Amino acid sequence: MARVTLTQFLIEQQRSDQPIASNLRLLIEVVARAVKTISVHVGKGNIAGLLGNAGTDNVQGEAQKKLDVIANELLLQANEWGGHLAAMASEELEGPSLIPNRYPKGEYLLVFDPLDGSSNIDVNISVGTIFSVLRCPEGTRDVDDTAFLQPGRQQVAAGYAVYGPSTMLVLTVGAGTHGFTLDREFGAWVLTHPDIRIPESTKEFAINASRARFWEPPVQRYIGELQQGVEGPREQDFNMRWVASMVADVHRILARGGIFLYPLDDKNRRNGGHLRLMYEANPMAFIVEQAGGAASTGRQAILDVQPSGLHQRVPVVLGSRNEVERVVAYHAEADSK
Ligand code: AFP
Repeated sequence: MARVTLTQFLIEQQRSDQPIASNLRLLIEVVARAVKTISVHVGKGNIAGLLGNAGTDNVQGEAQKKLDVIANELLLQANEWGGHLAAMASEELEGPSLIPNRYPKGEYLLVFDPLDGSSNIDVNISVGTIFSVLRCPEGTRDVDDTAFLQPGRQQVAAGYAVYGPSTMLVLTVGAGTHGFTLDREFGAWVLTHPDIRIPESTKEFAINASRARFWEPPVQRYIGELQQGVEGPREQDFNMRWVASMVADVHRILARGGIFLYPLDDKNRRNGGHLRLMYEANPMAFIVEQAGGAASTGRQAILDVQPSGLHQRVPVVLGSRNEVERVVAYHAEADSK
């Protein structure tokens, strides 16, 4: 059977009834190419001496891994010269990275988390790259943070790469969610998971249960009911998984259903949550919604949150629609008391 590559897939999108612009196609291909290089570096691990800390902290005050720094540089360098971007924002950088004056500027903004779940690198567990594409607001002359502060609903594309047993790229341009597997010998992205659909119901949940004592009552209630299994109100057993790499946890949910929660709790309330709205929550929410799932803060659709800062954090509940809706209903009930 003929294989559909990422390039073919994107050209077909250009010819579809919801056509994508040629510069958006270029942008996605450039990101996909950078991701291939990141995959090679991640795969080499300690052979190339790439495990461990870089000896620097990022803007979040977190110790950067060597691979965080390399992945960030690869994405910045790959995207600065093509003429498709107005600017970039990275989870690793304090402010936007502007396109050098020697290169032409384009109409898109690229936002990325170069290596998500990087605390897992040293133990050889899956990590990933997450990206989101926005349009630069018309009439913007000098791009600053405010150009990026658009609700996730305005994303024109989002995707992630998961560096697991195989490297996969999962992508949406607003017409479904599609998965490509990297054929390492040929260096090609092959469409292996067209039109991914998340089952509406599930028997699997993902949460960092060590924080249970800090959760709000609606989350305590929801998880408590799942843990009671057949003897509880849900009258069925649920299983739990937690990789602590959002990309890997979300990828599992896209593959076989489930719900992922990183809720607001007494420990992260001061920061507004744990996960970053622009780099993690928005792109994943877009991908999940396009796959028929739902994504909420518990109180609002993630894609409707008006960002107030590049590094803003939010609570995240996403995955199988019926389960997310139940969590939202529990929050509404608790808040109405
Ligand atoms: P790192 O990139 O610092 O490893 O953080 C990963 C992450 O942002 C997300 O990918 C995980 O879902 C979450 O944090 C894990 O958080 P816990 O350490 O609380 O389990």
